[in-house]
Amino acid sequence: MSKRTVRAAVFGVAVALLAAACSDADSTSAADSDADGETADQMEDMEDGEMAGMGMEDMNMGDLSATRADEVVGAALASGSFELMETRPEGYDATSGTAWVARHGAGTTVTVELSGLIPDVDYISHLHADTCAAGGGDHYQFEVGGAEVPPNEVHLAFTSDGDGNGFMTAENADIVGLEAVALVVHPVELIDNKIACVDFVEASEGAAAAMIDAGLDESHDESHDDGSGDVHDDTPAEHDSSEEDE
Ligand SMILES: [Cu+2]
Repeated sequence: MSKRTVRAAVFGVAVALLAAACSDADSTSAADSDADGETADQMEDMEDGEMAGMGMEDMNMGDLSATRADEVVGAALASGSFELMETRPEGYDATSGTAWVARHGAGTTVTVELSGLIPDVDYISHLHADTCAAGGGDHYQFEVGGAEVPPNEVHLAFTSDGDGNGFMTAENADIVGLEAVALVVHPVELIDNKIACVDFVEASEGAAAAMIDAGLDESHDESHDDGSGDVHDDTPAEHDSSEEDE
């Protein structure tokens, strides 16, 4: 596993805490008040999880080495172009890009690719449960009313490069429902200032519903299995981390 993956995962935990705090006005900020208590423990857990090769089951906020959504073989793919939102802060008039969501037998893979961001800034994207025209609505949740963090939601945390480009892929071990209709990108520092939104359009109409109906491929379904330790050789997360080993 690369150091890059660990850094991304640790950064992701911090962002998850921020995002949870920001989307719930009366909660105190765990990230601020308990920086070396709970947060540190969670970071440690994350690293342990990654070490054990269990990235898919953890609070996955993104993995640069994961297979991007539009390259997942056999997936039901949906995608769309980012549209600017009225709520965007200054400096984002040239932001554009694409987001993809792939539903497949090992769960869900989401990829965002953006340009025209502000260089070296932290961003977060979530799957949302309403259309861009409706402002994206709430975050998509597997268990509605449950935890506001992955794996119950799908978040992608990333930092723009020096040219204002952003890229991230996040995986989830379950298949998102048809309610996951949109993706929104926010600056972490201005979480309520939604920058841009994608309405997903299926590459092949009805494929997502069919994939949801088919459910997880049991041979990939490590999270729900009783630890047989049987790792299929085409599990995306495993496959990629070995390919990316430098
Ligand atoms: Cu969001």
